Amino acid sequence: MFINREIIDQVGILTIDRQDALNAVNPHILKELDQAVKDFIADENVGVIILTGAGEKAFIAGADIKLMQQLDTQGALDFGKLGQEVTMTIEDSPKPVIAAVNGFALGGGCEISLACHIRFASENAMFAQPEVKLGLIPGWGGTQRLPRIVGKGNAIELIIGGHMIDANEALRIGLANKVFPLDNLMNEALKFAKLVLGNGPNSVAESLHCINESAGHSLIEGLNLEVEAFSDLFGTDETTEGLMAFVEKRKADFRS
Ligand code: DAK
Repeated sequence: MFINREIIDQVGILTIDRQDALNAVNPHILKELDQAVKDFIADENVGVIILTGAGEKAFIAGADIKLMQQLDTQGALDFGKLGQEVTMTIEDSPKPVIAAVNGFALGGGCEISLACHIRFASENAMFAQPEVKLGLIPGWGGTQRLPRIVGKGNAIELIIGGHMIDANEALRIGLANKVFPLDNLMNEALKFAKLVLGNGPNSVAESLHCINESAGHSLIEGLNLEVEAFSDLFGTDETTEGLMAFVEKRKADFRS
């Protein structure tokens, strides 16, 4: 087992724990991660998910380079598809997934963070897509998600440069949403998770869905999707409760 699971006040925390390889991921870990995220999505006791790395040095230092040495083209295709499957499970999660990036987020590790809905970084976090240094390209969505998050110019610079950037540079280009001292990172992630847990779960899920879908649609298609999701919510108890709570001057109770 390489993934520790914990639930604190409706927040499901997944910690990748392979510290002797700086939490580098192999197919076994990818399968375990995919299952763990799916289990939290299905778990009524979990409303928000946090993904982090064990120790104080790494979030995920990438795909396992020693393992990749053994791959032929078919093996690489299988490994690539597995990584893409996990990143899709994370990105499509109706429950927000926060990456608490507590150190190196390199290659596949950076790509896994890109699939998360929010990236909070510690001051010692370092991000890179160093694949070109290894004669590779990003293969778990880096060429697709990175430009959508930081813009085409910044993504090209990072991907063809292959160099590391620190947390403040990641913050400047929008790769990190926020930066905190390492000691505070989990507290801040939990604080944000608590904020989200106070909001309507369907509204949060629909917002994520519409934002994700915007990447593959024209503006008019996206607007149609948004207006349908908006109106569908009016058939739910959640929206009735949210609107009524405002009128009655009380805090909405979405989760009891
Ligand atoms: N894989 C395997 N082992 C790793 C690793 C990795 N990515 N990163 C670190 N380690 C291991 C080191 O080998 C070392 O193990 P021992 O030698 O002690 O046995 C241990 O972790 C500690 O690392 P260091 O001794 O190097 O620690 P330092 O503090 O000196 O340096 C570092 C930390 C993060 C700067 C350095 O370890 C490093 O440069 N690591 C490699 C980072 C990297 O290049 N990551 C990107 C990997 S490429 C695919 C598509 C995409 C991908 C995969 C497949 N397909 C379509 C098939 C993804 C590609 C990548 O992620």
